[in-house]
Amino acid sequence: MRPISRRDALIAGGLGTAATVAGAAGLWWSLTSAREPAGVGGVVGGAAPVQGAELRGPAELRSTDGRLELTLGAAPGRVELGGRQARALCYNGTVPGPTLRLRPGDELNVRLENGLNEPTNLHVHGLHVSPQTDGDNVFRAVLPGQGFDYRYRLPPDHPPGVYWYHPHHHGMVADQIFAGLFGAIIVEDPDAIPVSTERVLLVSDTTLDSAGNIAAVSPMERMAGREGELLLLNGQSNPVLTAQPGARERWRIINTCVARYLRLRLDGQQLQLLGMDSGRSPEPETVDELLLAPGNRADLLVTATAGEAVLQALPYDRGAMPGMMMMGQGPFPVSGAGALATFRVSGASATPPGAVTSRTAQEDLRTAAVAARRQVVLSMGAGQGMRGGGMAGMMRFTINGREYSDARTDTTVAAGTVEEWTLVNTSPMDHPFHLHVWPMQLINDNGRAAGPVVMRDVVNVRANGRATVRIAFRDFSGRSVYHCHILDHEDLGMMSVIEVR
Ligand SMILES: [Cu+2]
Repeated sequence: MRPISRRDALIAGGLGTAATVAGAAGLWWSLTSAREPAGVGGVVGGAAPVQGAELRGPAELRSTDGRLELTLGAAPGRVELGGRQARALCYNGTVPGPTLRLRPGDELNVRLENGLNEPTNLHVHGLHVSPQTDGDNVFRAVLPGQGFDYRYRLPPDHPPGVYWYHPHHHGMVADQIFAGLFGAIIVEDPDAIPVSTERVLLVSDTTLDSAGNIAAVSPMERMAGREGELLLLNGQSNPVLTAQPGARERWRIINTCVARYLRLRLDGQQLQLLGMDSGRSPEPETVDELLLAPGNRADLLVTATAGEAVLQALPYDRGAMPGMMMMGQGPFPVSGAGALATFRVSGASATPPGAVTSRTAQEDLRTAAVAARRQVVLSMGAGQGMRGGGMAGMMRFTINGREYSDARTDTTVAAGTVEEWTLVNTSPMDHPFHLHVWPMQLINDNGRAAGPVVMRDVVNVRANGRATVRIAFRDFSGRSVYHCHILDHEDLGMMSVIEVR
């Protein structure tokens, strides 16, 4: 058993308090120990990590002649996280795993070898590929000591953009990602965008105990959605990125955090958004702030202005637990703030980059014929155990009133049709809704109609709010899933099975 840290002691204290009052007035608790005011430099409580090192990037593997083949070994390993020696879970010995660079039409063959002591599998998040058999099939478990050959074929018109891979074995997803199992997938543009530097920036958070092991999380943290004490960029705390004034850089930002929302700013610099998830706008859009829910990605152009700027994550209020009176400080849960990186711009001016050409507009499903309309209700409610005052029963996390079962098909869709789904959140906490395989066009976000075409594979549904999306099920049939991308919620049951046939 690992030594009890101050943080664990505080959580235990909170549990004690909860147990005391649970019988009389429902469950009260305090999670202030896990919600300490954000420190600077990517640490939210705990010991200060090493900062100021140059940014490192994951290894890159690039397809050639329309194909990329690789072996991905998932196994425990010793790595540096935030400057500390950590015992994490790694793909091919690193955190993050290698970046896979593909082109539309490519074939991606991944031999996954499970060196963990528990089951795992592989999900290619956001890729528009078949969910069947040896494709993006999350129902398949790869047992310890075993391997599996995944084969993915990207359609020739696959949207370019930023995607990622991670385990998706139900019940263990949050723990395995929190421990380090994630990596980037880039689908290249048909026409290159002129930039001086391209950076792949994987944001993650985790918590290490005093021995450098990934810390265990409490039932309360799972229900709220865990946020780690270390806020990391490519496994580093507040690394330095250097550039010349006038340089145009392309930043591919991925929110791999289990539950943390990233409200990003880089004040003093010029930011243009090329797209989010698989969505592309015809012209780059000037932005000063970006919200990435867990699972979301941003494809960003940064034009460097002399000086030093901090890429910061600002606090984001993602709601509260239902039926709970929070004691202690502040609203809960709030995605904690922190510095992700320092952007240092100095020296001679860079050669002005070439123009960014317009991209073709994506299809607008608002004019499509809708074959079916559905409502998808995301709820949290008291579970059995809660009524007895115990913690073990936990809260129930449901979609349309049901917890996940892989034996049941919740939604059957006719192949070749377009559907409209209204995502309804009856809980006082935000839930980022993720549909595998088929991207969603955001039509209405909490009463606000979308302007241009907005394509997402993770749509944030605000606390007690709703969002409407349209989905083209024109290609790829088979069974897959949709779920909350607060992966603790997914592991607790907020996931359903869809079959397109
Ligand atoms: Cu959720």
